[in-house]
Amino acid sequence: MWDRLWTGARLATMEKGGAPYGMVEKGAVGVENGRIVYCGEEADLPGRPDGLAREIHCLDGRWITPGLIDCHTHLVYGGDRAGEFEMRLEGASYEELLKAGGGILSTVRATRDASLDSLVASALPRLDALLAEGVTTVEVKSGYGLNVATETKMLRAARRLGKLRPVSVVTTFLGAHALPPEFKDDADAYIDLMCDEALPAVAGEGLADAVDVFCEKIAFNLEQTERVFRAAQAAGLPVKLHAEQLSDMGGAALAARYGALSCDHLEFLSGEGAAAMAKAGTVAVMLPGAFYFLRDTNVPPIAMLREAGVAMAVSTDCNPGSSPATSLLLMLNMAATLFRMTPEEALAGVTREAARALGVKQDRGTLKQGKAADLAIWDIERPAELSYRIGFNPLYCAVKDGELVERSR
Ligand code: DI6
Ligand code: FE
Repeated sequence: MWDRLWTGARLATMEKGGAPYGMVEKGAVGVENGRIVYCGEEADLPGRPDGLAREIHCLDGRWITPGLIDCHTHLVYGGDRAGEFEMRLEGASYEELLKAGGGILSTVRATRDASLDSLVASALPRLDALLAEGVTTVEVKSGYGLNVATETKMLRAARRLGKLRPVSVVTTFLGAHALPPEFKDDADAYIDLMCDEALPAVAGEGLADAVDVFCEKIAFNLEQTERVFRAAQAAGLPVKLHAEQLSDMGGAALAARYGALSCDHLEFLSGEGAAAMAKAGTVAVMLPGAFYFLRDTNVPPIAMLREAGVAMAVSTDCNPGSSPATSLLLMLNMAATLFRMTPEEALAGVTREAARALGVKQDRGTLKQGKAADLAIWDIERPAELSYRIGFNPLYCAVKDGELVERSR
């Protein structure tokens, strides 16, 4: 007997190659031991529902999608940056604030001062907001510690979040996010510290699933980025990159050479960068919240990425400075309205392609027999509603590893 069976469902399996959205009009999903054991036409079930599963839920035509995946967040941090937001509204730029010791560095001070417990406590409401919209997997980066002790504290906090809530947490070490004041004017020495001490410590304790760098004029250059990538490779960790967000540094092509899982932001991506990503199978992660909140005008080259055959994911980039966003559904709307992604591309971007960006596509991201039973069930008439509405949450319920998720708010 299966543990649970949902009938009367419309499925957006998000499997490629068939109908749009991988749609099944009269579908059923069965789960056992946290895995999908059946996903397809209800008529093709291998028996009567009550003979197949211990628990049966008829969904009256509601839609099931894969559980949503937020594949790029800075969810764990101390303090907030509402004051900086006011300064930006009065004309200060994001880059100027960082150069003057504010911006990311003000969050670094608050994060260093925060205890592990308080980092967890302040991240939980943000995580709960994501979960309330059907998120079942979330990536969390370090990068507001910029020393060994605080970077590891952040990653421990992230791991703990995954124990406190029904969500898979994938962690990323982003030690090379900004240059801390102790290393002012000596970025290379800071990169040495990250490569020789921080990264091996983090990898040794199993605290990181991947390694990221902020490659930008206000952060780290190509050569420094490559040094971090080599250290990641030596530690057996895959890489990803904050690339071409504020200028074209050529970071995407470099990341592609290292087989990066993803390049993220990409407002200033060049044709060569896109071609290199396509060749390497690197996912382009679109972050419309940061584009919107920084009032960017350079739209990432969606048509070029589409044409080059680069898979596109969509994420919140949840962070205190450039995207204080905890709604992945709002990002779907922004991906469509601001970036002109189709609603189907946007939904694939928070399911199938987000799983690929995290290196978990074998296990998650589509509804398929054998994959983890992570589902989002929606009170909607068609999948495009998920990117159509603004500020409305049609989640009926979420399922994590086959278990119904209780709403925590
Ligand atoms: N790009 C971003 O959008 C975030 N980090 C990065 O490298 C912003 C981080 C912050 O402003 O706190
Ligand atoms: Fe980011």
